[in-house]
Amino acid sequence: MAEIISARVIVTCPGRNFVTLRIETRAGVYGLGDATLNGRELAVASYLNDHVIPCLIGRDAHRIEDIWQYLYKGAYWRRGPVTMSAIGAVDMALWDIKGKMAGLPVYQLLGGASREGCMVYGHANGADIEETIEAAIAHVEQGYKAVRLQSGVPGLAATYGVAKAGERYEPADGALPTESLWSTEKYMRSVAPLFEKAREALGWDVHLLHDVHHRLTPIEAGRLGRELEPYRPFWVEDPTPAENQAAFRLIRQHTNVPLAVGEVFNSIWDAKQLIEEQLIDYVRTTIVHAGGITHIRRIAALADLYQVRTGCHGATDLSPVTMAAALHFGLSVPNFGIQELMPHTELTNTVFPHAYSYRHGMMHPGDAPGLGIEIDEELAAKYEYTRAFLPVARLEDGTMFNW
Ligand code: GCO
Ligand code: MG
Repeated sequence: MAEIISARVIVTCPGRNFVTLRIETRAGVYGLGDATLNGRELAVASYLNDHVIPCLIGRDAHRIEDIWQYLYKGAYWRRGPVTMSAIGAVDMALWDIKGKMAGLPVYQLLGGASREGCMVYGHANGADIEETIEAAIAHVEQGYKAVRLQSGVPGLAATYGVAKAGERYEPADGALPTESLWSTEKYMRSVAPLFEKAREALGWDVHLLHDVHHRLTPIEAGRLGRELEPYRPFWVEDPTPAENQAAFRLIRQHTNVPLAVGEVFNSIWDAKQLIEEQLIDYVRTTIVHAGGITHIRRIAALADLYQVRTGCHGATDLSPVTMAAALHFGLSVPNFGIQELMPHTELTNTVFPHAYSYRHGMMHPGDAPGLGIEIDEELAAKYEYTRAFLPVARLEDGTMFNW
């Protein structure tokens, strides 16, 4: 029995907000879990503090599955990003504890390494095609085998995935949501030329990816996919909102471009039809937002039956704790596809020292027992929570749209 004697939530803002759960056992072994839900951080902190931590005290940290079921079924109100992020944080922390107690890195507990490392993709973005291609070339020079291309759209002041001049890309940038205008027509004219120029400049040995960020209808997505087919993208991400999973049938009727969906999903039920009907090729659900390692393994196991591979979300709003967990999972899972990498700032990395590393376009979780992740609490305490929202988008006539 590894009795849980205390647990607490640490909220810190070293440049952006992160919520971390620390669970401690009587033996003095503790584990860390990420509970960050971008733009809604304090909702998860409260869910943990007010509704989860009191139920954890006295339980056996080794009973990961039972605690998962207890928090999922026991809440009565199942699923949802807040609940599932809170469960995810507990689950990660318990795997961390189990690994430390066993003296093994978590990937060994998950069956051991299935590969030498996890291929990652980096983000190349720029105000126009030239700048984006320059950024892509810089990534290839750093060894990246896969690069996501997002470029400014002529005629639109701002668009998803493109950093403001001279800054890192960080979408949660306002104490109230900032608003930008969207035009599908202008966007649609800009993507194929970006890929055409990128293939000319980068050749065919690098994987190229693109994120539509939920902004097309299924038939528009079918058209975009068809236009991109000649440039062989690795994937096109979130071509249309996925609440209606059957909508992806229409996209499949029109294009064979590989599709990646699921960063906003929080359970296997969000992806079930997409996977079973083979309407997607990569499932992007993350450890933190979908109930931790325990639940993402279930999603991956279902996906494996249908030749759907993993492509976990890895934006900077997922803390280094999630990155560590994602790499242990990615190294071991049979149907790994790719892992997103948006490197954290130096400051974030100092607050969260870690065993994972990047080399030649691949990442490895390291061999420290547990997840191989720490939090410098003294440093974390210096950076107070700062309210920050994700932006919203409207069509040019003022209609609310999908950001
Ligand atoms: C991605 C995502 C992110 C999200 C962000 C929201 O593919 O990395 O789309 O950029 O917008 O994580 O919090
Ligand atoms: Mg995305």
